[in-house]
Amino acid sequence: MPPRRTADQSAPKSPSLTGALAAGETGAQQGEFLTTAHGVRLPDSDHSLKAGERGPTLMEDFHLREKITHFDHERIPERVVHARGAAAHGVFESYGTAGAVTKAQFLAEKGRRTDVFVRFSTVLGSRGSADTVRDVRGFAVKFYTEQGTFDLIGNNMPVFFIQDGIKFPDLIHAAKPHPDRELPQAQTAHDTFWDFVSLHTEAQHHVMWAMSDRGIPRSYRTMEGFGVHTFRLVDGAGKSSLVKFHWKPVAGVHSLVWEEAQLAAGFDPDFHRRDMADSIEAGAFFEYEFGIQVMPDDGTDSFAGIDLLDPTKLVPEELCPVQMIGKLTLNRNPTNYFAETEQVAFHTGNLVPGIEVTNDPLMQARLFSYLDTQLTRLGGPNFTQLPINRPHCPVNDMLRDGMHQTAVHTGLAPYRPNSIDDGQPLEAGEDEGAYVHLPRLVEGEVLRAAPASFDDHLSQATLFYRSMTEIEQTHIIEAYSFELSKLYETEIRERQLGILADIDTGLCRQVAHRLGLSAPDGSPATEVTPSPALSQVVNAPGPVTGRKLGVIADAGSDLAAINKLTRTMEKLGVTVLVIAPVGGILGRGRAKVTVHRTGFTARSIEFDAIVVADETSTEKDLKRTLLLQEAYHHCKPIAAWGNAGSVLTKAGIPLDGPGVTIADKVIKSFTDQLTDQLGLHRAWERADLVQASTTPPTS
Ligand code: HDE
Repeated sequence: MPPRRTADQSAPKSPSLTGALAAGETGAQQGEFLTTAHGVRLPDSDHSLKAGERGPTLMEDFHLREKITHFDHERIPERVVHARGAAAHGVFESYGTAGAVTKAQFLAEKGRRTDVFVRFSTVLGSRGSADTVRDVRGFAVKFYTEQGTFDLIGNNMPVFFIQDGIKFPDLIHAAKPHPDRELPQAQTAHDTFWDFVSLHTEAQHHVMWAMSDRGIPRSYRTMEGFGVHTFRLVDGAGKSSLVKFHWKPVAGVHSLVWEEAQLAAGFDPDFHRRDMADSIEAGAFFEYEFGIQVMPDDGTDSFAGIDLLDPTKLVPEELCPVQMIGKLTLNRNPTNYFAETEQVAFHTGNLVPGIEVTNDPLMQARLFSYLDTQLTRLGGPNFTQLPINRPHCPVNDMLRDGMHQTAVHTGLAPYRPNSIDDGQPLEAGEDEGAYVHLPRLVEGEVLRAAPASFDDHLSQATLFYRSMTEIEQTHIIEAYSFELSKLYETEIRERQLGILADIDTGLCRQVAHRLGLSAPDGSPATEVTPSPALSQVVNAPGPVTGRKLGVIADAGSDLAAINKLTRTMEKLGVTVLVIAPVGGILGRGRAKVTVHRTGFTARSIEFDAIVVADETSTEKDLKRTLLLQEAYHHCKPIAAWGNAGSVLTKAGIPLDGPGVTIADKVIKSFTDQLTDQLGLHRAWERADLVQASTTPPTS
C-alpha cells in the first residue's frame, strides 16, 4: 500500500515549465498523465521520460483536449427564473376520492402509486444564491403516470403577481438585480421591484403574501403548495369541474423569523436543501397531502363572485373546503444534482386525460414558455429523452431527429396515414387513453384586454392581511418597512404607501411611521370576510416530525438523562443534536454521548428548540449565551432540567417566561411539555417581551 499523504503533501506541485524533462524526472505514462509538448510535468505521474525525450504536442494529446473541452462546456444556461432549486424523488398514493370528478387513473384509483420527482426553488436568485431569502418558492411536481407525465408546476403562494402572461418578462426584469451593477442578488428590496408592483396594482395581493411569513419558510417540509391557476377536471362521462390544487404539509405550515432567515443566508446558504437531503437520508421523509377545491363548471368561470380565471385571486377555504385526494412522500435523494435536479424540465402542457387547463391568460402564456425555454437550456428538442424527463409509460410518436437524439427509430414512414409500415403508428382513440380536449363553446370578440372582473386588485390583499393574527401582521409591517426603507426613490415609497392606504389603514400607518413619512388617506374595502385558514399560527400543538432539538451539555452533564431524552424525542421523529464546547464523545460506557455540534459550529438557526442538560457547567461561555439568547429572541421553546436553570438565568432568560420548560428530571411531564411547545412552533406570547425591544435580553 502506498504511504498515506499528509495534509501538506496533498497539494500537487506546480508543473515545471522548463522545457524537456531531465533524466529521472517523471513524465507521462498513459491517458491523462501524458506530458505536453512544452514539457509540462503533470502531477501524480510515475513514468520517466529519458533525457532528450518530449511528450506529444498539444494537438496530439487527445486525452488532454477531450478532458479540457468537456470541462469547458460543463455549464448550461441556468433557468431564467427559479434557478436555485433542490429536489427529491418520491411516491404519490391516491386515496381514490377524486374518482368522482376525474378520469385521470393516478387520481381516481384508490391505492394507486405513482412515481414523482419534486423540485423546490426560489424565483429570483441565481443558482448559487442563498436558500432563505424572502421570495416565492416553486413547488414543481412531475407525476410519471401510466397515462403519461403530468406536471403540476406550482408555488408556495396561491396567487400570482400578474394576470396576463405578456407582462411576465417585465415583472422579472423589475425583480431581478438592476442591470447596471447587477445587484441586489435574490431580493425584492430594491427600487425596480417596488416601482413595478406599485405601478401594477394587480401584483399587490401576491406582494402581501411575499411580505408575510410565507416568504421565509422554515423548511420545504413545512411549506404549502398551490397550483395557482384554476384547472378543469373531467370525469369518464365528460362532466367538467373547475378545481384549485393544494399541497398540505403533514408537518404543518411554519416559517423562519426574518432575523433567522438573514443569519441562515450567511451561516448556511444551503439551509433548505441541506435540511431536505439530510432528513431524507435519515429516513425522516417529507410528506404532503394533495387536495382539491371543487367548483361547478357552470359556464361563468366564477365562484362566489370570484373570477376563477384571474390568477391574482384565491378561493377562501371557508367558502370551498379542500378535499384530500392523495398523499405525496419524498423518500429518495437524487443521485446526481446536474442529471436530475438541473436537467429536469417541467412543462405546463404535460397533462393526462382527465386534467385540463382553463382559459386563464397567464396559464396560456406558460403553455408556450415551458417548452420553448428548454430549447436553449437543454440544447434542442430531445430533452424529453433525458432519464429524468422520460415518461414512465411507452411512447410511440413521430417526433424524429434533432440535437442529441438518443432513440434509434425503426420503420420507414414516420408520418400518417401511410401504407408502408402497416399504417403504423396508428392514432389512439379516447377509449385507448388518448388525450382529447373537452369541447367547449367559444363566442364573442377576441381582444387584447382584461375583463372587468379583473379590475379588483386590492380587496383580496385586504382579506389576506385581515386574516392574519397580530404577530403575523407585525411581521408583515416589518417586512414592508424593511423593503421600502431600502429604496433610493422616495417617490416609489410614497406611491406604495398610497396603495397600502387602500388595503388597510392600520398597516399603512404602521409602515409610514417606520419610514418617517406621513400616512396618506385611503379607502380600503369594507366588506371583507377574513379567512382564518390563511393564518399559520396554531392554537393547539401540531406534529413535531422532522424538528431539530439542540441539547447543550459538557463532560460533567447528566449524560444518562440526555440519552433518555434522545430516545423519547427520536420516537416522535425529532432529531436530537448535542452541543458541547468541543467535539468528540462525552463520558464513557453506556452513558456516553456523541457531540454533534460544538461552540464553533452551532448556531441557533439550526434548532427548533434548545434544552440545557442538568449539571452543565455554569462557567461564563459567550457562545452558549448567544445561542440561548438568539433562540429566546426568536421565540423558540427553551428547556432545562436539574440545576441547569441557572445557565438560563445567567443568559438572561426568565425561568417562568413563556415557552420555557423547567423540571427536576427528564420525566414524562417534561418531555410532554417540551413536545407541545415544539408542536406550537414558537412561543409567540414572548414576542412583545423580546422582539418589540431594540435590545436582546441581557444577563
Ligand atoms: Fe414559471 N417559468 N412562468 N411560473 N415557473 C419557469 O421554466 C413562466 C409562473 C414556476 O423547478 C421557466 O424550465 C412564464 C406561475 C416554477 O424547473 C420559464 C410565466 C407559476 C418554475 C417560466 C410563468 C410559475 C418555473 C424557467 C407567466 C406558479 C420552476 C425555466 C406566463 C403557478 C420549475 C423553466 C422547475 C419555471 C415561465 C408564471 C412557477 C421561463 C412565461 C404563475 C415552480 O419557462
